[in-house]
Amino acid sequence: MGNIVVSPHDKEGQHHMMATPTSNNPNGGSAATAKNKSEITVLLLGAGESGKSTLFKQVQFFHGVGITHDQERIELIEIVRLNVLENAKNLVAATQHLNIPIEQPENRETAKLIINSLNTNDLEDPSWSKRLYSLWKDAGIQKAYENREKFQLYDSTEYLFENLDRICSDKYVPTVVDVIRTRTKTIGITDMKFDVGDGKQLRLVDVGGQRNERRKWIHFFNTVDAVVFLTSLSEFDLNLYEDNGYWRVKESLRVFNEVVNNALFYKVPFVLLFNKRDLFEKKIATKSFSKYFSGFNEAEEKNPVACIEYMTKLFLNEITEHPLDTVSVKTLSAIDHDNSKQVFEEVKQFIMTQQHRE
Ligand SMILES: Nc1nc2c(ncn2[C@@H]2O[C@H](COP(=O)(O)OP(=O)(O)O)[C@@H](O)[C@H]2O)c(=O)[nH]1
Ligand SMILES: [Mg+2]
Repeated sequence: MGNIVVSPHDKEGQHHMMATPTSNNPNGGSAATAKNKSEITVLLLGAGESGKSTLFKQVQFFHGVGITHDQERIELIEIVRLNVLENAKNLVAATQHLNIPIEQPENRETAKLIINSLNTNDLEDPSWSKRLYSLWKDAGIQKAYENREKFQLYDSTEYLFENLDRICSDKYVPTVVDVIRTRTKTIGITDMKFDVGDGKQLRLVDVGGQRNERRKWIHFFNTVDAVVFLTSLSEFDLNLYEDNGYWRVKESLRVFNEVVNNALFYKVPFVLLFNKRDLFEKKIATKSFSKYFSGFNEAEEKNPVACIEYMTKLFLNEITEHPLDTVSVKTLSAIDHDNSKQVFEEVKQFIMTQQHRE
């Protein structure tokens, strides 16, 4: 099945590259075959929007997987513009839902078009860059944005609106950062392989994280050599996309508990990655962390290290079956290329060292 063949960097360097999904096989593909000792299978797990696919794309990028076909570029343009439209729609819907008026008449007109008829092809016109940016800056939309914990909105909204000039140009070519910042819900399973020395290959597997996607995880469990579990530090004030009454942290803890204590993973090297550290640090500067965690000392709530220590204890407390010396905890900002590279390297080293212990 189509694993990624690692190709040299594209001529344009780091800027115009894309992540190519290698497979989308809901039955688990070759993972169901017998374990190959020269292959280390590492599974990225975690609830929806924890950053699994973002880290996966980063790993692809630093292994030199680039945009190779015009068709892929066109698909990427479509994905980025779709993200813009979805974000705009969600913001407009939120103003209605939260009863916040959009102030400027021309922005109200734009809002109507967004809800009723605008599609991604329309965004090839620079005049839309101006209209959408004006809508974004409208006091009503900004107020809805400030209240974004009350509805579902992607983390990259601000980034996309601040880059409309490029995105709405007919010469638009998505950059690596655009690809990292846009979201496509992962359906099924995607994997890539690369050499890690000693004649071994690491096979990294990305899966869908929403509740209905998690049934597919089980297909992988008995062939897995290591698990990297992602959870978002910045979700402490958010509810689930698929169940808007359910606290995201509770879901993450529940999924973590199920996975880490699973008998199939007993002694399997396990990495807990606290992701979205960038967003988290911004968020605790303006929001009360202790409001969401009754056991946390309010005096410490602006101290990210103390907050992360608290979250770490919360997660480690869920571990009842897994030997703690095979668990490693790290923080990450998966949108940051250098940080992803460094953290993934540490993760790889941890997994390889654990393998040698076996
Ligand atoms: N600011 C920020 N955004 C992130 C980070 N990691 C992921 N995201 C964004 O969060 C969204 C969901 O990430 P994704 O990788 O699709 O999550 P998945 O459902 O676990 O695969 C995307 O819009 C990403 O760009 C991070 O560390 N910081
Ligand atoms: Mg995903």
